[in-house]
Amino acid sequence: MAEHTTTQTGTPVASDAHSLTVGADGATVLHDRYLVEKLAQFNRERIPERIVHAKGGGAFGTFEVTADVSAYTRAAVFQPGSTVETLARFSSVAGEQGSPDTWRDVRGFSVKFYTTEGNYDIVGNNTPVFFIRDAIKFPDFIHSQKRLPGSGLRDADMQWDFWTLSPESAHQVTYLMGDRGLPKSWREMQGYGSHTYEWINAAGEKFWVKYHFRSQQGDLHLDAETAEAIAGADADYYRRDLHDAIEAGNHPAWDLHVQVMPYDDAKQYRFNPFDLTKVWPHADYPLIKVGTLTLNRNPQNFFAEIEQAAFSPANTVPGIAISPDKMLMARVFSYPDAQRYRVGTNYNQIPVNAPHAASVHNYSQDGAQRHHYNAPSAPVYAPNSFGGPVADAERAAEGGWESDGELVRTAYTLRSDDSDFGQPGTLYREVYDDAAKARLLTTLAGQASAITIDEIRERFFQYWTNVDGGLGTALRAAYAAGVNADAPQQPEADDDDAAA
Ligand code: HDE
Repeated sequence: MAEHTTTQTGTPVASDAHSLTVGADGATVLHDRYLVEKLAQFNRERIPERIVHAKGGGAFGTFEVTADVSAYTRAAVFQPGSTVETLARFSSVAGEQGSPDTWRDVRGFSVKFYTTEGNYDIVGNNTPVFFIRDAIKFPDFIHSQKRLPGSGLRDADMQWDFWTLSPESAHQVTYLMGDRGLPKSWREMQGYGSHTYEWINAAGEKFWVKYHFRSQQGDLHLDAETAEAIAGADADYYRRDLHDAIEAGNHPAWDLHVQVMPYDDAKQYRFNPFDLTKVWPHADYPLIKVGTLTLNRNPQNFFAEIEQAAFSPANTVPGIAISPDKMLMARVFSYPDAQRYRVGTNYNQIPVNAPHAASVHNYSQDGAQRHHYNAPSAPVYAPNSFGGPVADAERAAEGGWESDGELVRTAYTLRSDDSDFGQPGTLYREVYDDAAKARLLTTLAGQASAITIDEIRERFFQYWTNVDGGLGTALRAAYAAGVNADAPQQPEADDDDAAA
């Protein structure tokens, strides 16, 4: 027997088909509380979408430690034998809600670990680096990738003006314009924490680490034509793929590895190891396996559990800390700020964001929609004489680093191997095979054609020449050929004319 329909306050309702009117044909009355409630509730079903990574999807699962990395971290989540519940969300960066999953873009790769020491979030991408290395440029970068203020249209001139004036972007853009920009599915792409993080072991020793989620499904991609066709046919292609795979019992998994750098290595490493535009060569710091992330449960309610999910680099746990990476430090502010705005003051009380294997004890109180609160006898301040919770630096096992110097606004101190085009060139020459190089050239030639301002296009050619001289030359030629091919063809001179 179906339940009776009720109002939001549980009162049975008379009809979902007829408003309350004066006579069958008369005026609708304002005091039809159910009509008013239904319409008002409907108007408030949307919350602000994420200003970046708005389009995405996710699923729940588990993370199981399969190795022993306790020499590097005391974090309970990464101890031998640990298995914790997780939530993962995958996303596109620039596209708004409803945009096609298969537009060329970097993909978000976020994992929330519901650990016994509180929730731990790794909020990364499917690429190991990022476009910029100072957070103060982030709003400008995103503005350049989104829409022109007048027409509301995306614009290649704007995109390439920013990128060619920000050479630090070259590594990430080489990934973006390559195969990583068109993953075959969220299941078939790699994940990275991207930043350098700090691990602290039980003895208080510190290490620097980078996270790598290696897909057991392979790192596969779509070709541009297929991606474009899918974008027109099914905007939710990736979301559907993940949902249907899990429904079918086909549970995607990723093996989590870390690169570990001894604390003191950072001081004299040949480039700044906290520079988010760079990777650490695996030859210097090889991958060490930690465990396996498996996604095996679809959300019961997409809005409640995925749209409202709040992933944040600020969510660290004992034995794991942030590093002096300017981008990471700024993200620690930005994500909770965005989530307070998007979801509400008490967003961490929503089940998907609340700890599932730890309990909350602190002196925060009130705020909109608070529904968890302390016992009436609990003190609301610290210090107190009434047995309220007590902070414990030892249990918190927070990391840190030495730092001094006057306050300045400047780039990172240059080191011997700091260059904006070295690693992108290595990626192009040594990682992209001939087919991948050819696909990149075709993509870039298309990008060149979309640029309408000559000065920007010339900087574009120089940018790619800085990545690799041969690529720059081939790109100029491909563009010229395309321009010539598009030029209106001169009518063939008739033989008669020639004879005249
Ligand atoms: Fe984000 N980013 N970001 N980002 N980001 C957000 O937080 C921000 C950066 C990433 O599935 C926002 O809750 C700043 C790097 C993912 O819910 C926002 C900077 C990396 C997601 C925000 C960066 C990311 C976000 C928007 C420059 C990869 C989606 C909504 C320092 C390492 C997470 C929100 C999810 C979301 C700020 C750069 C990845 C606006 C200020 C670098 C995967 O707060």
